[in-house]
Amino acid sequence: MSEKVIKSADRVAEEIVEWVESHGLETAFERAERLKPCPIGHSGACCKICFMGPCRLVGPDAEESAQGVCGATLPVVSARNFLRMVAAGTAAHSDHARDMAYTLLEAATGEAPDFTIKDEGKLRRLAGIIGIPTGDRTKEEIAKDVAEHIISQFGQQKGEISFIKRAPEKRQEVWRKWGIVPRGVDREVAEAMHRTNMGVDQDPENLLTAALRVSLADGWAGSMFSTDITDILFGTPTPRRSEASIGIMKEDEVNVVVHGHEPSLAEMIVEVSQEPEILDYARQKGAKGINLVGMCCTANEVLMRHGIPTAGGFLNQELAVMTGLAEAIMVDVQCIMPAIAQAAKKFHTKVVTTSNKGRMLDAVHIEYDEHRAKEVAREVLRLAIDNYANRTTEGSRVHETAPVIAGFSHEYIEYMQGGRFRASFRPLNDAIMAGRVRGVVGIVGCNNPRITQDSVHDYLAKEFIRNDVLVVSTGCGAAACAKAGYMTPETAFEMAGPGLKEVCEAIGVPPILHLGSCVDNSRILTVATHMVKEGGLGDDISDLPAVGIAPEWMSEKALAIGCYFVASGVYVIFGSESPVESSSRVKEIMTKQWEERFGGKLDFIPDPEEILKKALEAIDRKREALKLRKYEPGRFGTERKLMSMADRRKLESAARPHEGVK
Ligand code: NFS
Repeated sequence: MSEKVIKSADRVAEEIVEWVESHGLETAFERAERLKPCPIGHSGACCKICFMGPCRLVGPDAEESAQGVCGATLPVVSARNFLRMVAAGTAAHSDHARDMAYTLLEAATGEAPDFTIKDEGKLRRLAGIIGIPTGDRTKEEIAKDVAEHIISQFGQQKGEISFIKRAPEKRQEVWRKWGIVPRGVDREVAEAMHRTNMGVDQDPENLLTAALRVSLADGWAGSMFSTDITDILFGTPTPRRSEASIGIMKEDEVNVVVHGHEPSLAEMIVEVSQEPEILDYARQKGAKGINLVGMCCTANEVLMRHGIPTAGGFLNQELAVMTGLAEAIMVDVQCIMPAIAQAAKKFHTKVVTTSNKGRMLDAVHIEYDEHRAKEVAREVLRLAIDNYANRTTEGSRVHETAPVIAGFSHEYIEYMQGGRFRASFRPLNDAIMAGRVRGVVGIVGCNNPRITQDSVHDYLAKEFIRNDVLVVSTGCGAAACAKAGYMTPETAFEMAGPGLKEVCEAIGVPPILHLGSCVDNSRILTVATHMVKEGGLGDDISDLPAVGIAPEWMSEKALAIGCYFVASGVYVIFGSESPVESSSRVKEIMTKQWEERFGGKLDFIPDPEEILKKALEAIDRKREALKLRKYEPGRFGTERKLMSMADRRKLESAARPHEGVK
């Protein structure tokens, strides 16, 4: 008897996949099995940038002798393909940021009346960083200038993107030395497309340097713009309790899934879903209420700010339809499988596209317009409510969820280490110096149906915290940890090593912190910068005992993120195979040369145990270079006492209470 292949480590997802198979339906899991990747394209050896090809650069001595019709060598082809992917990832995050910037502008001028400025403090701080006067100006006046400044950064042609100066000084110097400071977001993306056009840049090293430059226009610009603006408009996250699982769908309520990436319309849906008229309408149609559920990065946005439950990441989207309980799946841009519209034909679910950039055949289109945002949100909700009566009893229904605490903005991480009056990164730095916390790892990125869903996220998260490594997580990686139930102080304390456990217990946080969506990887850059500025752990991000990992990646956006972390000085490991596997020269540049120049490197390691080993070794090497106490489990040096939550609350009782854990 052949052994059963597990598709997902998410038990609820696995049950639905089994139900799907037994009903003759299919999802990405089955399609991935049937559709093997082309090994030539998969390894970066296929050139299809002109119509003399596609040329396949294969053969026993391909690295040295294979050429395309034009004479392009394998390293050139491979590097060119890679640069295009990074540019596409940067474009996606940054175009999302551009929409956010226009929403901020129109909120400030009153043209988008449903939007207000929720975090004036963050707006004023950001204005200060980019040199916009604040004084006694109104928040709208400041917001208008901030938005216009950010919008100008997309089309800036010369000089340096202004947010670059938020990085540690030493890092900025490294970037200047190697000529990778981005000038303007759009300029770097356009130039990457030009360079990779037929017959332009023929030097793999130069092409890969350009990949780092365009990626910095993502991390320290596009993504960072988006995170900051979203916080200003909708509030900077603080911890919220919620639930995670596709099992969050309710039998007696109208289930509306908000899926995609840009949070503006989803925010409006959250607000409007609480209006008495809408709730009455749902009751008239026989439902007890409206159950909002997030998916992918939109889930992370509304989970971080409102505690809306997440149905999970990328691979759960088709499964949401298969429950037979989703009245509507509202989508905008990025990571939306066309397969959901096909699946929906067999169920009652309505797939609603809302962005003209992301139209889909067989979907209902209700175009989002920020000038009448709430009206659009009501229209989507009414469509879902009207669809409730069409629900049949078909579908795979498992009602099981895991508790999660999410909402760790860098501002909150700072606050939780000392309260309003003593907010700093000192306690974390001290804990690392003393060996209580061995280091920090970011576990981020996608799911990929070629890897058992969540299995590597799961394994690594558990192992790192067991080894006293603090984990920060975003994107579908965070959804994986949330669904597994690792993002609560209670459950995770059972698994954390003794040092990390003590630190987390003192502060009252989980050892795996949910930092948000994929654009919120910029929060990790900010946390790293604050740790450097706090002192004691070197004077650059490359000195920190920290590693970034995307174990189940699939998106071009993940590559852009990986590259900007490398350029920022971080050792980055991607799971699965390398998209440049075909060229040893390209792999050498991404590891040896990038490490020498930037202090960070990019490795692709399919074996999870090897990922863990390499990451821990890298952390220990950084500790050694910093001359920190050698990490030994359960044995720590002395450090400043961490203030417990209870002590801090006492100290602050006279002051306004911070929102805190809800
Ligand atoms: Ni990130 Fe968010 Fe998920 Fe991957 Fe897609 S949802 S932007 S790309 S799949 S982590």
